[in-house]
Amino acid sequence: MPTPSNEVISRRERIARAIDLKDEILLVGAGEPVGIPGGMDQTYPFLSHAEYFYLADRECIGGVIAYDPKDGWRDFEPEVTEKERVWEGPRELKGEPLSGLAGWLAARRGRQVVNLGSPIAGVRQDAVRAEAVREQFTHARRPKSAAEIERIRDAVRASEAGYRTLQQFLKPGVTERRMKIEMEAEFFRNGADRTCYGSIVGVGTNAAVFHFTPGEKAARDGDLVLVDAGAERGRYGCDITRTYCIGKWEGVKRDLYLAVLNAQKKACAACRPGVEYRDVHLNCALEMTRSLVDMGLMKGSADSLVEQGAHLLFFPHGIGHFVGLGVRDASGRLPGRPVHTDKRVSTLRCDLPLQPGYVLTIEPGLYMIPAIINDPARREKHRDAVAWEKVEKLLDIGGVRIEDNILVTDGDPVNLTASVGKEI
Ligand SMILES: [Mn+2]
Repeated sequence: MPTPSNEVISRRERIARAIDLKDEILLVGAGEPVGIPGGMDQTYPFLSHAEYFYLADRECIGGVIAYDPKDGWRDFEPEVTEKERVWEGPRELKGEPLSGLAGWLAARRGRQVVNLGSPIAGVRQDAVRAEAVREQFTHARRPKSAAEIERIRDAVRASEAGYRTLQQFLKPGVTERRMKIEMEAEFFRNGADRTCYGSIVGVGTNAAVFHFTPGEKAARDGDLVLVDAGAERGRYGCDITRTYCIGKWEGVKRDLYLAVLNAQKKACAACRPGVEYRDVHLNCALEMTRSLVDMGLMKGSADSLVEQGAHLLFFPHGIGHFVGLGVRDASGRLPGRPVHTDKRVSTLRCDLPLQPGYVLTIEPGLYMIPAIINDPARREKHRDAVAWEKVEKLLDIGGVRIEDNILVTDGDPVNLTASVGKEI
């Protein structure tokens, strides 16, 4: 049986120290493929549960990692069947046969089981206790190892090539779909094995739809194009957004872009150990609100506008999330910290102080979203906060978002995605 790599051994040691099991044993399931409804024998592409992948550093359908603090780690894996040999080809067994798990458990009868990763059939556990252990597990794997950072850098290199090629397709007449295809092809030519998430390319008003699926809309002169896409390699990925203008940056679009860029750069520079993620979010919201006041689109002081939640009209999402082993990696709160009630940062789902090794996104944006701007209740609530007659004329411009991935270190923060240009 192959021995785990040094990287896997050190990850397991880190988790063993962090999760503080009593007399319990731990099982971490990789999970099973999900069938496509009505798709006969077709399944969605299989990805092992992130908690399994973190401990195994490989994919394994149906795999189970077992840990007994008194006895160490074991890798159980389904046997290779004849059907699999015929239809999928041979597979080298890297763990021990899964049939051995029953005996391993029988030898530990009476001890509580904590099941993380995917649920394992037949295992009963205390769900509250499992969530507490998961919180410790998640917190322990937040700081990335050198090997994990190197893999994120590989994903960035592939993404960078895609963004470079994209530049020649940012012109009138090119559709969102074409831009996506040309960019993703370069990701794959440069080492990507997946995109980290469904690529977003939104032209004009589509730039203000957060999870937009690129379609047949073609860019016209003066349109904004928002591109949110990143490559993935070996399960590690990056999450990059850039906003471009077809033709010349001018007028309100230019001012809006510079407002986001200015706030985004300050937020990237603020990512230092001990700094609260929510303060990075709050300061960025204040910075962008000040710019909207300077542009004559909002009225009043930034502090009081943010206090009232008026910034949410134009910046209705959080400043970012953790990224690495998947696009939304190990997010959450500091273990033991209650859910905060500060309305000024209500859209940020992560709440914890930053530490060296954390990789997180900084992605502020300002948008003209008709569903928000035209909402009568919001217009009433914020009637004095916004120059509504000016904002109404901007509903066709879409929005601007700029997103980088920042590595927190003991020294200056490192922008892992700086090679994808954002200056205009
Ligand atoms: Mn993101």
